[in-house]
Amino acid sequence: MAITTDTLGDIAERVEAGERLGFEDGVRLYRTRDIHALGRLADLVRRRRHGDTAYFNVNRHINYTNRCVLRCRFCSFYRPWDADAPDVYELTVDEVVERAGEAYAHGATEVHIVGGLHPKLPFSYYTEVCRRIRETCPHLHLKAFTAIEIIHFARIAKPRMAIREVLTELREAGLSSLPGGGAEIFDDRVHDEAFQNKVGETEWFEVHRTAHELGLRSNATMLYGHVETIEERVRHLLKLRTHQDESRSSRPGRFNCIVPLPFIPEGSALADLPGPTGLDDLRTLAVCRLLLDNFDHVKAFWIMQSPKLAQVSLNWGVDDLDGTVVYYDITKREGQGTTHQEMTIDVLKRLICEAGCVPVERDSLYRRVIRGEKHWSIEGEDSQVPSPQPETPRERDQGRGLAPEGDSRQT
Ligand code: V47
Repeated sequence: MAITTDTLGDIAERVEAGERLGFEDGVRLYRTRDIHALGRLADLVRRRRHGDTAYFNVNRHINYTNRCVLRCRFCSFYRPWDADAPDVYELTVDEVVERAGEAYAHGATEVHIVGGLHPKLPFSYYTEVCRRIRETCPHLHLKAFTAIEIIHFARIAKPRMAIREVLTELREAGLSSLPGGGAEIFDDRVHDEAFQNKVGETEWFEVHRTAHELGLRSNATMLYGHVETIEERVRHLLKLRTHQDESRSSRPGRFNCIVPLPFIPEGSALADLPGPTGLDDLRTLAVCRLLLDNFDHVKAFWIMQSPKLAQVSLNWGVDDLDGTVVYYDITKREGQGTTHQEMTIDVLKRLICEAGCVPVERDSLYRRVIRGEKHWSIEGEDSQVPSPQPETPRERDQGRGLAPEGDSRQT
């Protein structure tokens, strides 16, 4: 990345005055050598919105299959749909529901369910997953299926369905919101080079527009640090901003947050690329905070940014950490090659406190979660959900991964 001696003086004045920044500003922010000015400006905007508060959530990610009809070059998760490799898997509806139930019993407020584009699973598999989770875990927020999966469902449904019909059926079955995955970089050149067979930005936006029209919330992502340029990143963010302007002014739903995803090369067809550096991660998170003035939240996903960098980013524009996670299959760096990648509540709180912020547990719609000994509830809501019971000595002895001894394991 070409770095300039730009000291950002005029941009700082406009940020301090609360003015909206443009394309050239975004590129200058990315390229400045004055990283302290960049961090300070992003922190200013973050503190204006959220004060000292930094959010985290208690969730679990469930990846139901790694079979995929696509072959995206940045992806190390997928296995060709017809492959017979030992690590190919697809979970049954019962297995997905069991994992969600386990998470709920351990205090999770959200499950995040996504997978590859499976050629054979019928649309009823996905509605059944939602319906059964809704029945067994009534207060669990079900954030599931990227825009790319939604389009896949519309195509495989018999007879074919419209995107609106797919979303409506899933919502009736229990779906609560959409995650932001699959956006990558909205640019034809990058699309052709890194994820040629995937549907493009028109379809990604169509799904999120329809979701917002139906009153569903969703998230947005940007996968950066592979074959794209700084200019392409900035354009991607501005497209998200335009969409959010439209949703905020004319639709009942909108994006909750932006989740910038640093490319992790290991195991992918682009493994010869180095991936973004820590400073690039910080710059990107800060630029997101400064350009996306109509997004309430900038989220760091510690699974990809690493816990250490996610912590530092709390002073660089980020106000939210996802989450306890527990198992994650799409990238495996934090699990040293295994899918078990878990952060305890105690560790999340410690990361946030040490960054000088006040940790607040949120639900998927950024409402405060109130935890009591017997129940947890959402601020302003009547319903109470039983709190997780203390672990038996046997469960404690079986201890899970990243949690230091003595930490409460609540997911
Ligand atoms: O869609 C795939 C990306 C996404 C790699 O909405 C990769 O709250 C880095 O979207 N290196 C899935 N990234 C993750 C995602 C997400 C994560 C956390 C929270 C939310 C949210 C969304 O991960 C995929 C793709 O864009 N991805 N391969 C890789 N090698």
